[in-house]
Amino acid sequence: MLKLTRRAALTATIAAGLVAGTATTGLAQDRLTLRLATAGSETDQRSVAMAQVFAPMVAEFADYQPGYNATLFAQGTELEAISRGNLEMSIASAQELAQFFPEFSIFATGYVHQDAAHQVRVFNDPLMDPFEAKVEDELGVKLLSVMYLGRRHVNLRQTREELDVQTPEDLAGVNLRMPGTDAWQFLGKALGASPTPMAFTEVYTGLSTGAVDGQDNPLPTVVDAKFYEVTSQIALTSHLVDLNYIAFSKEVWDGLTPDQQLTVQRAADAAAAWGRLKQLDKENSLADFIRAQGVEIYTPDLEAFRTHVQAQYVGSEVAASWPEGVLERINELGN
Ligand code: KDO
Repeated sequence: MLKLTRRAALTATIAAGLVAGTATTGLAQDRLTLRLATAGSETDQRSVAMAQVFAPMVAEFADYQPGYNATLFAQGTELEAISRGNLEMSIASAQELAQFFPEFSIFATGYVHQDAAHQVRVFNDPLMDPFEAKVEDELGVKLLSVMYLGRRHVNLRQTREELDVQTPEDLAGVNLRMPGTDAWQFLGKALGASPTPMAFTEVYTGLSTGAVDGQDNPLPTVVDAKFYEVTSQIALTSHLVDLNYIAFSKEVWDGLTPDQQLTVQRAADAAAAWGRLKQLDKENSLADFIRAQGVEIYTPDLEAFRTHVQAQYVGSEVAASWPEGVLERINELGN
């Protein structure tokens, strides 16, 4: 993966004319267009939060233009697009950031974050400062706020009679779709499965044709993407309390007035908070609906999964990239 310097990102942004008239004066006189790229659908709670909360709050000076279902940029290419000045915003994952800065894998590690509130405490803690500074300085991307995606579980085509998932050993040989970056693939292996990289927009078809045996996502995503139509069971592994960051072009940010910056920051925080509550509500209420669609939902041996997954990270190359003391600090911020 290409690593862009801040200087290259700056040149590209100015060349693209995205912040024309604002970069030198610091006065944002023209209306801005803020395009956001996401692999999520229009009805995904993070998308809804951005459209219903973020967009109206910045409407005085910016037109918000979302591109859903990876129509603007393919999943995993959005950060590079922002860095090159071709995009203003994305809903970015720690796994994607880890492609540029391997230490971000710590936020994508199984059984590290405990819940949504823990994610917020971690994001607001000074431990994030060097992570955020690096992303700004070297990639030209500002991480405005943390969004809650939810507890990821193993969702399979096989019926429970065919495959009862109690421990990681039961996932041996299971062709589990995971998103296509190293941090995701590592997690899939750590769960005991055989991970296959596949873009989110391909997963429904992959499940319906049997190209993959299963996928992992939180319950709201299983419903939003209708994965319940093409799967038979969900083992509630809760292997990753998953998050995304609202990512914003640093060059566009630098072209805003201080008041506009404050408004953008507040809008991002408000959207993240609103989306978090909605997603938690959905997460707590969707199991009955999914069961009614004929999908069995059950809890496996969580201790077996936690122990096995954590053991895979200990002493691994992934863990070698984590700055000293950060895991301990994250754990301290837990319950
Ligand atoms: C996915 O590809 O499984 C995933 O859940 C990964 C997330 O980081 C996020 O990008 C999400 O997809 C998309 O927004 C679609 O919900």
